[in-house]
Parts: sequence; structure tokens; C-alpha cells
Amino acid sequence: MSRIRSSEITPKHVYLNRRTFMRTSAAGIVGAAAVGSALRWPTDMSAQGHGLRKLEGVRKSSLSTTETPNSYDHVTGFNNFYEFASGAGDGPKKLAGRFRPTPWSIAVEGHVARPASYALDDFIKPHVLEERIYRFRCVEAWSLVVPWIGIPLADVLKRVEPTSKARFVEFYTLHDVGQFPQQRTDVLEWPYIEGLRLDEAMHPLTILAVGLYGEVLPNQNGAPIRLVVPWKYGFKSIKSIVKMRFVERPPINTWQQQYPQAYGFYANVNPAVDHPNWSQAREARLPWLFRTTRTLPFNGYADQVQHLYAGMDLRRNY
Ligand SMILES: Nc1nc2c(c(=O)[nH]1)N[C@H]1C(S)=C(S)[C@@H](COP(=O)(O)O)O[C@H]1N2
Ligand SMILES: [Mo]
Repeated sequence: MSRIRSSEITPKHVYLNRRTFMRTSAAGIVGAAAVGSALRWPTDMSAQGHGLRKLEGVRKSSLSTTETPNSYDHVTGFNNFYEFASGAGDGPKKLAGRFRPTPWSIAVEGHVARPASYALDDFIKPHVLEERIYRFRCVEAWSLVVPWIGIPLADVLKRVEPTSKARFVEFYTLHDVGQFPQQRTDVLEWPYIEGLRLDEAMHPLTILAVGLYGEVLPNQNGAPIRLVVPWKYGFKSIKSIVKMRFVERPPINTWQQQYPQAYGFYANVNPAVDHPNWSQAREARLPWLFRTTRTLPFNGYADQVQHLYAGMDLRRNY
């Protein structure tokens, strides 16, 4: 029943969000042009350092891109996080200040040899933290380069040991209306859910991020722990995770449930497949607002990941 309601409401809802985003972008362009500066998303000059807890013992990774990361302001001032605000921009940064990412625990459930609930520190401690500088591409056509800090999801899976029945892993965001104001509304169905096929979850590029720019994650970027899958659109990278569940069948992820014509299970970055409402062929690399950068298949990670999809029709499996 809720599904019927969603599919009726959602295309309009998404369309309106897109209009909000376009209007915001246009306002940014006009505003910037008016003061004669470049066509850029404005930088918040009030940000004094970062001030969050530093992460120690972080190892560099050969899997990082050599591209220059975006500024801290852009990574943390232009976000999508519907639990705080609809649509992309500085809403999450403005509204996430009172969120408390500690104490935190993560439940591991389903077809797994070692189901358990872990305090976050115990969950992270057995693993070496790595810096992974990745390209990040949102379905809404902006992109950036982020110096994440995290642990390979494969290392976690090896520790908790999914059984032979596990084919997919589901992730759940915290559901707490006291902490997430928009969970009192029905802009999305809560909690936010995402999923990966087990071989995608085991891929060395897939990480659980706990920090960026040398410090723990700011709330608006998904504190205290979020998924990062660099060859997929941003919506796969679920934030503020409280549960991982190993299952036999592909989960219906939140955006697929909202608007299945636009958002599938795989969500691989694919410049050849248009979103129903816009082309995916180009992207705007923040802070620039024009879509002048050509989008690459699998977000530029094709050499590393395309074998996962051999024989699959990626126009149908979007
Ligand atoms: N729980 C939750 N996770 C989420 C979202 C969300 O609304 N809620 N938005 C997704 C989308 S659409 C994008 S583009 C990325 C944005 O990540 P960033 O804000 O760190 O750039 O988060 C993803 N993860
Ligand atoms: Mo997104």
C-alpha cells in the first residue's frame, strides 16, 4: 500500500527537488556573476579549521586518485542528507549541528557466522585506517574529489564471515526522529536503506568511511560511519549506518522504492544511460556549477570494476 502511495507521489517530489536544486544553482551563478567572481559554489569563509577529532595511524593507499581533492568547505558544505533537509546544498550542514554520533553501535545480522552488535570503536579497532582519495559522482550531476578515511568493507566481511546463503548485504541508517528532524515527515520512507551484491561489497575499492581530511566525519557527511562506493552514484553511499544485514535477495533501496524508473539497484555511473529527467553524460565538478566535465563509465573506475558486470545488460540493470 505504501508503495502505491510512493510511486504516485514521488516523481513529482523528485521533480520539485530538482527544481529547487536548479534554482539554487542558478542563484549561485547569478550571485557570483553579479560580484564579478567566478561561476562557483560559494565558499564559507567563516570555517575556522575543522575542529573535529583527529584520526591517528592513517595509512596512504595506492587506490587513491591523483586528482586534487576539493576543499574541506566544499566537501562538508554541499551535501545530500534527507534526514536533515531535502535536496542538495548547505541545508545538512546548517541542520546537523546537534546530531550526536556517540555513543554508536552497529548490528551485524542475517546469514553471517558471527552476528553481533558492536560498539563502533570495537567494530573499527581490528582494522587499519586508510586514506582513500576518491572521485564522487552524484546522480544530480555534480562531482567532487574527497580524501576519505576508512576501512575496506572486505576486511569487515572477512571478520564477520557471511555464510554461503548470503548474496547481498543491506545497510540501514539510524531511525531516530529526535535526531533527524525530517524523519517526522514522509519525504522518504525511513530508515534509509541501501544494498550491495556481495562481490561489490568485497571489492577493494568499497570502504566504510569514518573520516575525511584527517578527522572524524562531520555529521552532515554521515557521521560516524558511512559507505563509500566510488564507481556508483552518490545515493548508494548510505550515511550514519547502524545495521548491516546479510540476505539472499537484492534489497529494495530507498531511492529505488521512491522512483524506480530513475534509481535502480546497481546505480553504476553510466554516461550512456540518461536519468528520466536529465542527461548523465556530463558533470559539474564542484565548486564550478557548469557541467563541463565529461562523465566516465563507472566514474573512471571501469578498469577495476567492470568485470563485476560481465554479461549484464547495464541499460536494464541501472
Ligand atoms: N542516510 C542517508 N544517506 C545518504 C543520503 C541520504 O539522504 N540519507 N543521500 C545520498 C545521496 S543522494 C548522496 S549524493 C550522498 C551525498 O554524500 P555527501 O553529502 O557526503 O557528498 O549521500 C547519500 N547517502
Ligand atoms: Mo545524490
